[in-house]
Amino acid sequence: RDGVLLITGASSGIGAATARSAAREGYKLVLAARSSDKLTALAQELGPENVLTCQLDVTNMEQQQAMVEQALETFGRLDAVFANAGRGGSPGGFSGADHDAWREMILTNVYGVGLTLQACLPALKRSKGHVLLTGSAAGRATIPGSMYSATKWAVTGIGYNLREELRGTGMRVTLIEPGMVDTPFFDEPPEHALEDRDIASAVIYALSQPAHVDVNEILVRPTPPVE
Ligand code: NJP
Repeated sequence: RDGVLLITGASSGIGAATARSAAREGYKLVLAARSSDKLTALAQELGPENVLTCQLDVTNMEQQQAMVEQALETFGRLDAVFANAGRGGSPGGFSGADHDAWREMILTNVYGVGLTLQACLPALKRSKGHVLLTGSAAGRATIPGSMYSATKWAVTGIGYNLREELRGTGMRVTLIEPGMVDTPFFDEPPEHALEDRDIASAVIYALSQPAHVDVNEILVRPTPPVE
């Protein structure tokens, strides 16, 4: 494959695992997150000649646009975008949660995804490209009182609405919906969880389908523990 894949939230967890899998598949990569040291280390590991790193906060449109400009200058095209950056926080339900923590989470998980799409769509339209979004199993079901779950319902809505907006363009939209995954998302490693590379496999599956196959959604949960 000689495609160019841009990943937000590439500095750890699902994004970094997807970068590793996509590099093995031969993709050129644009890796974005706030932690430039982690991105630089990952680029060194993957072979810096095929990797562009971009330090950005997804809630900043100027930085998103600069990322796309740099990507086009470096690789000349953009074939796929994995809008994956996201954060959790504010447990405690709507009546008990720290409402100040909601703001950053909503801005990152919802507004940030919208900005990534708006910045990338012109280049993706030229290549009849592929958009992948990290939603969540929590974007289909409820974690009662969870604003995090609500932000991921919003990502599900972004995916459905974007697919309608792009109908007839040859472009594809895939919602990746993980159950619990053992990543730095959690302060303590969860007891029963998927590995980050399990989700990377789902991304590569969707990306590697022929042009007439549009994988709409992939929901991956850990197998329930043996009783
Ligand atoms: O977590 P983590 P995951 N601007 O913390 C980046 C969803 N999900 O891989 O900026 C730019 O290792 C952050 O980088 P940095 C989850 O909601 C997870 O599990 O350097 N980047 C890092 O690279 C999220 O959407 C589970 O701090 C920002 C990345 O995002 C996605 O999976 C279950 C940023 C987070 O990596 C990846 O999370 C599920 C910003 N403002 C959905 N804020 C799960 N782990 O169980 C954060 O259903 N990042």
